[in-house]
Amino acid sequence: MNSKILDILYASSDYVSGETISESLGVSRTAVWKHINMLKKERYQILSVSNKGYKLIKENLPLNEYEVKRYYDGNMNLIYMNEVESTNTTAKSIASELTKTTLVMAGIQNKGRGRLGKEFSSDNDKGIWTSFIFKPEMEPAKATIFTLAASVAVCKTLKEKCHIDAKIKWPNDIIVNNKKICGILTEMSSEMDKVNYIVVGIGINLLQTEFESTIKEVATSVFLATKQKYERGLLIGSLCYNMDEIYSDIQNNELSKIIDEWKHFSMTIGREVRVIKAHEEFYGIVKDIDDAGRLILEEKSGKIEVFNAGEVSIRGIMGYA
Ligand code: BTX
Repeated sequence: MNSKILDILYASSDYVSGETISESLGVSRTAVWKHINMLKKERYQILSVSNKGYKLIKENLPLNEYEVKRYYDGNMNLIYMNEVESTNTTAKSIASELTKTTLVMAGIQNKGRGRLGKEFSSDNDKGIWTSFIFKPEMEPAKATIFTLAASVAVCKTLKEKCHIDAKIKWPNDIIVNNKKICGILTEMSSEMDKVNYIVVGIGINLLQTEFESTIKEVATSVFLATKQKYERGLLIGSLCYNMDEIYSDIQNNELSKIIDEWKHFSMTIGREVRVIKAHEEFYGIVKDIDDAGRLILEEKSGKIEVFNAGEVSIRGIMGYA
């Protein structure tokens, strides 16, 4: 019922009377009023004026399944939760029951996680806090492709919907103006030769106007980069399409196509970087990313080092990116 009322309110730029809504849905005006109140509790801004009816304010919209389906009518299963500790943790807890590719999204994420136990700051309702759950038939060793694929999908979404030229900093950061706008955390459950599930967590800073002091120097948001407020539903809808497309490339084993797209968005290849691995540091030029998604570094001595995503962080010689 709520979604049918939203359909009617979205279709009109003006007030719609309670009578019109009740007639078109075949319910009483009191029922309409009750559902309008439910929608207001879900944080829709709906103006109610006697003799005129109801009008939806189509900005600062809440996030829920309906808001994503306005922009995405693919096959993926969508699950919205108001508040979670971490969408990756929720995704992992339900993954074994699922058969279909599923997206878990949240408004509030109060224990967002990065790699190696790091914290990922997730301001309430100001960002896109999501995790995709995939159940591919593939060897666990090939799963790194999911992080690369997700990076490409995020860059495409930021370009298509916000006209932002984002770059990928290997392995899992999306960078705009030399600062991180999005982080990706891929986690897997597997047996020796079989993947049970892969969870790809994507956090995109969207509406933040500032960041806490600990990440101020390294973080940016879509709002800071464009001075525009984009709706979460619009961006998540686009992200779902881009993930569907690249997942079908993975399933068709078109991995080199993904690597080529990844290289197109990469800011890492050809750069002089510092690689941090546990307590060791390596300096050199990034020569390439191989088909397994590993970083190939040429040290000043000419020695080649190969690093797996997950075990290292990299920094530009002059700063974060
Ligand atoms: P990472 O380990 O590569 O980066 C974590 C580092 O990034 C932090 O130590 C901090 O310096 C910086 N940082 C923290 N928060 C932010 C932020 N909001 N914007 C920019 N920089 C930040 C990156 O890990 C992977 C993050 C994935 C986050 C998603 S959100 C949905 C899903 N659920 C979940 O718990 N994690 C993923």
